[in-house]
Amino acid sequence: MTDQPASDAPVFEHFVAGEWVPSVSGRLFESRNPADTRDLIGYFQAGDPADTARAVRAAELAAPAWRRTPAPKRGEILYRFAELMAEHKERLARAMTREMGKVLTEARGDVQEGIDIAYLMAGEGRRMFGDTTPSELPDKWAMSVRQPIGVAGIITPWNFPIAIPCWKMMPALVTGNTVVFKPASDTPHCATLLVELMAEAGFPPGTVNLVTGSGAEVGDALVESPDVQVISFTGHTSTGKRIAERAARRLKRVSLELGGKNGIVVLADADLDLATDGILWSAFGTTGQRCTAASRVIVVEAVLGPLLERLERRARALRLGDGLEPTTDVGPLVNAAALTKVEEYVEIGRREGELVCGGRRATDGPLANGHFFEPTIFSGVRPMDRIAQEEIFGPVLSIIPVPDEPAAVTALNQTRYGLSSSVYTRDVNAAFRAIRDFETGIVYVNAGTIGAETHLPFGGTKETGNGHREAGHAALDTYTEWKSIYVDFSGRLQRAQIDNQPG
Ligand code: UN1
Repeated sequence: MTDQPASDAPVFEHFVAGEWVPSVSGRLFESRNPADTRDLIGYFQAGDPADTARAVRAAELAAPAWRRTPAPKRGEILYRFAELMAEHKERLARAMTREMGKVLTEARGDVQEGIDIAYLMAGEGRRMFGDTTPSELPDKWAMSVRQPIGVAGIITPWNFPIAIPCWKMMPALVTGNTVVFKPASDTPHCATLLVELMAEAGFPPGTVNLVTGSGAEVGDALVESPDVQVISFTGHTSTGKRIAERAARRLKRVSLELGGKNGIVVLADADLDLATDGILWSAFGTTGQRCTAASRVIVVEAVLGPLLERLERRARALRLGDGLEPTTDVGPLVNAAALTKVEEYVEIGRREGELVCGGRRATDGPLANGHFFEPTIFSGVRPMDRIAQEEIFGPVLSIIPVPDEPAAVTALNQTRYGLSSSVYTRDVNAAFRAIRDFETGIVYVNAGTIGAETHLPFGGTKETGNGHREAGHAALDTYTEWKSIYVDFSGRLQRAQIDNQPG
């Protein structure tokens, strides 16, 4: 934290009521490239409750006009924003790789996910269906419509720094809410670039406000603000629980996307080469830093040997490096704290299972100045071991052998999380049993645990969330309340439940 930039790296500001503004306190924080921490991206405003209050006020003032703007017109602005993101896709993707490390192809995918949800939600401007339904009384009309809630506080993680803010802001905005956006402190630059494009797309001043800063200063102020009616948060389960507790005191709606400990089940008849591709992509893509990442492989003993041999050979061949280099398969972890956490879990893993490959920081040559960790596999892990239960959020995979399919289902479900799961099998009956029995919000058959598409509901069971879903039309439920409307055109008093009933 600093008051004065120590270098000539650019200084970025909050976005409030359509203006770029410094924070009230004048304090700044840095964002650096995790592949090479000597690369300073810029200085960002360290927002606090005073900045948050200003942004909430701006969002409140903009709300009446925005909610009265016809939804198809709101949708047109989302559409323009999608077009602008598509135009700037490469620039956004490169900025993302530089700021949080994921390899460029995946960064492009992240931006694409933002574009996809913006188009989808632009269309909602002309759908946003309510119900019309018959009244039980004659000459009476009954219908229900979605209403915006008010001001939405959007608190987002660094691992999908474009996609997740779009998942949250697009449905909030198209349904007529205004937004205060608090991005992760590791990715303020991506957030700034996104909001610049939103302003250019024509969202009116105050409908979208950006406040950078810490969760303790800005996030908490949003959660506590009586003028923010809905909070959407993606991050740690412990933080999500704290948010839910505090918001509950104000009867504030909260949508939570929290941890995962996603498993892939490999049955005896699986195509092992296909399973190997899916496991490696799900475990080590985004350096294991996805909520949907596979951190457990539950494999029936009959195919343990051949699967393990394939996984080890392929994992050892993965190339670590700067995500901007086309030869890189796996980028750095996001920051030093993430690296330390992964190291601690690897120590625990050494006691619980057998290290197959990886297990070390990577510091050779060009990796010396980044947060790199080798793709790591443990075998012989038991379902209740800590490395099989706790979310590590890094490139660490546990192989859990089981005797048969029923034991695999039990192990898969033996977790407090329930986001994503997968089964590899050629047996259609086994596939459908998995679809039925896996206790997760997302199930894949013959594909890994990552790669959800934006027009289907996204979210999980158990401690992965609190029952809400993002994406798809399910996302509208987070940001709207139902209004039921009765129009009586009989010209007389008609009493429901009474006049049209016997006795
Ligand atoms: C996340 O990690 O929080 O399904 C989101 C996927 C991506 C989204 C992940 N489409 O892996």
